Amino acid sequence: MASNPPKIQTMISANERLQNLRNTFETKYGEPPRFYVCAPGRVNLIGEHIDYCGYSVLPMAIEQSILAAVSINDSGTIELANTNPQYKDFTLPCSKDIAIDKENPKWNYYFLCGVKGIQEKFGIAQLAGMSCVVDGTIPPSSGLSSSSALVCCAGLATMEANHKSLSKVELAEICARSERYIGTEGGGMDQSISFLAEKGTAKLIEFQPLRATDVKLPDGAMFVISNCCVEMNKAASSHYNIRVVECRIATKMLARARGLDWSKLLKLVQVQVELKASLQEMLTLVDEVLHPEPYSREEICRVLGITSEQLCAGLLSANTQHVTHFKLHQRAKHVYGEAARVLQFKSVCDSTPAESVQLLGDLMNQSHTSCRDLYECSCPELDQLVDICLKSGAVGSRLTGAGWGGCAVSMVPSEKVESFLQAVSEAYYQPDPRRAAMEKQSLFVTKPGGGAAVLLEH
Ligand code: ADP
Ligand code: NG1
Repeated sequence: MASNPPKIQTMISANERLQNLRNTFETKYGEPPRFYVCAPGRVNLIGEHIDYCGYSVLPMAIEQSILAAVSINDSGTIELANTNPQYKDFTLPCSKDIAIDKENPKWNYYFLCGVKGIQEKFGIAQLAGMSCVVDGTIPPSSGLSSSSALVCCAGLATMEANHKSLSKVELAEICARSERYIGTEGGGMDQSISFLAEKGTAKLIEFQPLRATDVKLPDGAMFVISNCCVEMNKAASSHYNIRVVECRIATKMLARARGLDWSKLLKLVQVQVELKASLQEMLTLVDEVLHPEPYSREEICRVLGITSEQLCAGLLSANTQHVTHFKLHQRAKHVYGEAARVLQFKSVCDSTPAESVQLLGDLMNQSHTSCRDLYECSCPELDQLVDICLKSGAVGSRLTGAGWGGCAVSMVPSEKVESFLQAVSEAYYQPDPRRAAMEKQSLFVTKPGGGAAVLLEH
């Protein structure tokens, strides 16, 4: 587990994507790249919006990735270019402090999050100059972690260019922390699976300490990703951080109600640990302590005995200062229920009862219902797509990733995959010209892929 990301000798000319990237790099910088780095996106099978509450999640890496070609330059600058013209070139002198503009989360700032993470880890005063061309195949803002793959790629490239060495776990932790510079208070699932993934297996990712355990998915079913074609950029909106804040406040309210030192507790898992309670007991506690009506700021301040200024400074984040009402009961119910479903999913995969596929499908369906109704992180298009997937032969279907748009993941019996793809295409993509144009990269079967790696020309 303490191993470093692999360095793989690769025949660049045998891989069309790498060869194209090499050509673009040479045209741009007049020399071949020194090395390449690659970090995969992921699909989360179950365990949504619970990583930042401290609970385990169950993702797998997908084939789609961010790939970067890199050389070390003498000009003392970080030069960024992208194969997609939508993402503009960017240059930063290495002598300048790396400032991340949260108000304007452009692609280069995600890259710089990864660079900054490595710079801080080693206290590097002057980073090595790097010239990079980035190429991505993960649909952006669709819940498959394109942003984290970019941050992980940048972190790995910076480590390599500055002749440093870190384990996959260290890299995952650094990149999870540094991606927060963009403003989203993420929990670490995406960076962890991007580094710790292994081909052929999903992973149970646990936090504190971070570790990844293989989860063998049942034979007889396949996972299909479908994108509802609604994009949701997390850093440019406050939906995500509002949920993080609601969970943080729910933590304090539950802890306070049970006489714990609430001021020290930040995550829902900490209340469970302090009370030595089961997840089932936590669900009961939520019903006893929290009311379903939204909480006003005044009520929260009154219960916790804090001022409005303390609420703003201590509990709310920069982009949630405007929020007036908080749904604490619903959010905490989702988190404890979803945390239990992850453990059940893992246990079904481990014990492989005859009805495994049906049991896992049921858990995925419960997860979607909870995300939609309690966590309110779905959207009408995603709900429609999940319904279509279930009617088209999936045994389970749910939104994956942050939600409010993006992808669903469906579990489909292997023998039904062809008819499933056809039916979803006809019902969701073909009737709408915009969706039909996006179908090829939006509807596909996926298998557990490998983690981030450095590629060297053979
Ligand atoms: P996701 O759910 O995919 O992580 P986010 O909204 O958090 O979505 O992040 C998407 C952002 O990541 C994009 O707006 C862009 O800035 C960056 N990004 C994604 N893919 C690429 C790419 N191929 N090249 C450059 N930047 C990318
Ligand atoms: P997406 O938006 O799918 O990359 C986000 C968070 C995860 C996790 C999921 C919801 C980041 C970088 N990622 O993922 O940590 O909380 O939402 O389960 O913030």
